[in-house]
Amino acid sequence: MPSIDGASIRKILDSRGNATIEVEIRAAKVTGRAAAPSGASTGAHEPKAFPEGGVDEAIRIFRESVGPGIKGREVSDQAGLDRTLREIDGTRNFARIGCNVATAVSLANAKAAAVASGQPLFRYLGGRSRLSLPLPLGNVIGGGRHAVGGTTIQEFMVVSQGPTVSANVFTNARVHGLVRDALAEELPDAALGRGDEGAWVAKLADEEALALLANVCREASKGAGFAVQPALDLAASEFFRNGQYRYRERTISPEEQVDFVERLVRDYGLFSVEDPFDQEDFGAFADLTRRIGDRCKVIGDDIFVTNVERLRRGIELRAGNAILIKPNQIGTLSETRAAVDLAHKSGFATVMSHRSGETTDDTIAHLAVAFGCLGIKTGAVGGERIAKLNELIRIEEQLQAGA
Ligand code: 2PG
Ligand code: MG
Repeated sequence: MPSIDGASIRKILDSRGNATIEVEIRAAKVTGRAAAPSGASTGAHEPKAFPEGGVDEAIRIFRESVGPGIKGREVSDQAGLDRTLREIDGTRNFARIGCNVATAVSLANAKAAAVASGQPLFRYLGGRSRLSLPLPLGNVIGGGRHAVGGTTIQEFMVVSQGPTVSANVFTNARVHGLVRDALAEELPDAALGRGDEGAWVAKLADEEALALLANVCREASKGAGFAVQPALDLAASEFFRNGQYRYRERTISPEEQVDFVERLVRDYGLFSVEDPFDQEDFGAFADLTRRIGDRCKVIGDDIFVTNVERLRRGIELRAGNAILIKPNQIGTLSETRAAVDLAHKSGFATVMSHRSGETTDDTIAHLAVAFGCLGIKTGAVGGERIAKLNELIRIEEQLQAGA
């Protein structure tokens, strides 16, 4: 396997129009390239994407210490590279070089190694084992930090469970379109916009939005002949203030929030609920999981932040039964994989995830397949979202051809 002869960085646009970074690793004749995205509803325990001075400072630090520091490393030694990134950074949470730089370097290295090995990334990382494809979770109606004037709940998603990834991708997109028609009928005089992840933004109360989506899912399921379920990401830490959950129309206590989410799961047949409670409330996660964990995935995002220490605590307390996996919440491929492996070993499901501010980088499609994730959250439509979905379709084709 070749060694790194050079690494470069550039500033590129993300889907919100903000700057992010992209890294290229060159080793002999091969190149690996990866970009890192940014969140809007970031967890209190996740590292900062960029150092104090922002993207330009991250680029300066990369050129001064990260690039030179990784030169000469064999691209096949991913664990060694990831340890080197930690050493170069020297802080607990990539505060000096920025978590997005670490993520992009780590993923670019894996991609260079995959090319050098003559394999697609999903196969290089997934080994010879039988690989299966994740269920896509597509965002259809949005609010919270991802939209202005929408629902309090951040994401109302669709999860199609057909025979192929391609059927699921197209059914999710169809549901997105049918929801537009239903919204136009329900709110004929209102302008209809889309939020950061391409989901519809409409002035509906949270439960009205869910009822509308659940209806469309039922119809789509009948038409498709397989299960099509709604799912939620409440991103509840964003509207938890002074001990209360503050929805646009009402304010409720933590106990009422557990009852409310339990009822939504039962009444609307939810596939999953992500971050239904504040990121510190392991007790409420455990309570809900006891009540409905047999029928629904209770996914932790801001509570676990792809961090094995926080996940370990969640596993001990049975606080949830699934974890959202975001590589740039932890910064290296090795640590991302460690979180996935711990989850699977402990009976927790995993859902690989995009961020609200994305690029057209499609690496997470490969990671979801290689790591055996149950799901992948990518949005349903929109250029930076379909970059991942279309890559999944290509991977499915390669797997069918025996790759
Ligand atoms: C989330 C993500 C992605 P953000 O909360 O799960 O949908 O949002 O990237 O803004 O953290
Ligand atoms: Mg989330």
